[in-house]
Amino acid sequence: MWGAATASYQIEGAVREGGRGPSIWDAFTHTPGKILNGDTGDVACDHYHRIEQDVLLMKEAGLQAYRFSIAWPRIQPDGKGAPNEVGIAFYNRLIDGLLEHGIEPWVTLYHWDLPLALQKECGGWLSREIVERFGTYAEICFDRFGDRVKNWITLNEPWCSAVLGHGNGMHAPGHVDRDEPYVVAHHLILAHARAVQIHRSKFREQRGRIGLVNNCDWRIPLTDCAEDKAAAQRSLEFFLAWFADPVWKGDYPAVMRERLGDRLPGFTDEEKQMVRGSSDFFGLNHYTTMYASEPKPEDDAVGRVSGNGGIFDDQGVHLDVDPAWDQTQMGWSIVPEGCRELLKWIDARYDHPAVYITENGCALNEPDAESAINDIKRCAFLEGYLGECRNAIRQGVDVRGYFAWSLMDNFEWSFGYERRFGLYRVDYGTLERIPKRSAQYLKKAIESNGVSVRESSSAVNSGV
Ligand code: PNW
Repeated sequence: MWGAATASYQIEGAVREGGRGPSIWDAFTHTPGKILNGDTGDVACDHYHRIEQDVLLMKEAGLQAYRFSIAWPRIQPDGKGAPNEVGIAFYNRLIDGLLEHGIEPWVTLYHWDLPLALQKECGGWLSREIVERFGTYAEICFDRFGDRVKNWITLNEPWCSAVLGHGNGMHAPGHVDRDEPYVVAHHLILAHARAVQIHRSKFREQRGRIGLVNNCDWRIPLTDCAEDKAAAQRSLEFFLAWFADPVWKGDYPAVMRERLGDRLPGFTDEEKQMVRGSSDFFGLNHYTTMYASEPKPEDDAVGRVSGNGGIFDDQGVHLDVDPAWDQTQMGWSIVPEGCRELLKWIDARYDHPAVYITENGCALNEPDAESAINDIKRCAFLEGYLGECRNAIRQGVDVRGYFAWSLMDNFEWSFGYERRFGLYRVDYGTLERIPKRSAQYLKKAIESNGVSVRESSSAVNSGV
């Protein structure tokens, strides 16, 4: 399955239209100092008014699937109560347009735009109440779209909501705290599981599948010593296993309980039962790799929060990049072998799940249309990562699908419009979409089901 992905707040714009209520991201972007250049999602790519033309872009790029998210505040403007029919109609048009063109919709229920009312009334993800609220919202979506949508993702990257939203404050709601991430993560996991429980108990006849999407980087031990190997493992456990272990194994990783004690909430037996097995597939967003080693004395700043793993002094891992690695505009190193190794780690730890890479891609500095149209570096990035997905498959990993991030340039959260991830360039003056070379590259890969992706030398050299 080959596709591309987007998210509601990053592309839709029209934030005050169609009865949409405000989300925590509207409040955050309109708070001075939070977003680079003071950018907001008010207009974004104006996708709200351009769905027909955007579906044609997907067709042109040969996509078999399109992953997008539903803005909760378009469906329930204040986070509860009866659905807003204008919002429902918007997504109906998008879904119908995709199906007309033979493109399979993959729908994320929550890609971070929480109704602001829920944040104000009950503290959003900090409150246990959110679990039922999310369940009710999910049920509306299954009920109204599930006749046509067969692929559901409950949450996008709960790690980001917990750590960036409540740990270092980079994302909405912008809290800086050492304990909130664990509480928020707990409620996110329960809300995911509740939505799946509703789907499986009430909508089985729709024959859809539903799962969770997590993000994780790869970690290479800096040296061969036992301490660095343990640090790399611990880093992956605080990053991915934090969310994936409850869902695949029924509880948090032991190393988190050891290091956090009572600061890590616990699941009751009943909750464990609801959470375990609550994903039909393993959704993975993957972007980069870092070296992991034992913490160094200068790392010990109390309360420091690492945006690349977890709460720093909780996990106790020092991170480095290799100066030889090329980087993207995000400062994320390009290390395709890391993707293969992470896939193998997931395959072993979670007993050979069906994996979908639901995001992978790169931001590049593209100051003008000309530089964007010739994005050979993005083509090379795709070639490297797709080649390593193929190697992972050859080594037995059950990789079933790949979604490029992103269909088009869009609002890159705290970095605003200055980070461009698109297969299509968006001219933010005219809102015109312009195909980049990478759109063609992906199209060929899709047409040949990956055969056109060249074998990479690194893959051959390191061929485990
Ligand atoms: C993901 N980090 O976000 C999101 O799912 C997308 O909405 C986003 O545009 C894309 O990746 C590119 O950033 C992330 O700090 C944001 O490690 C931050 C991190 C990871 C993923």
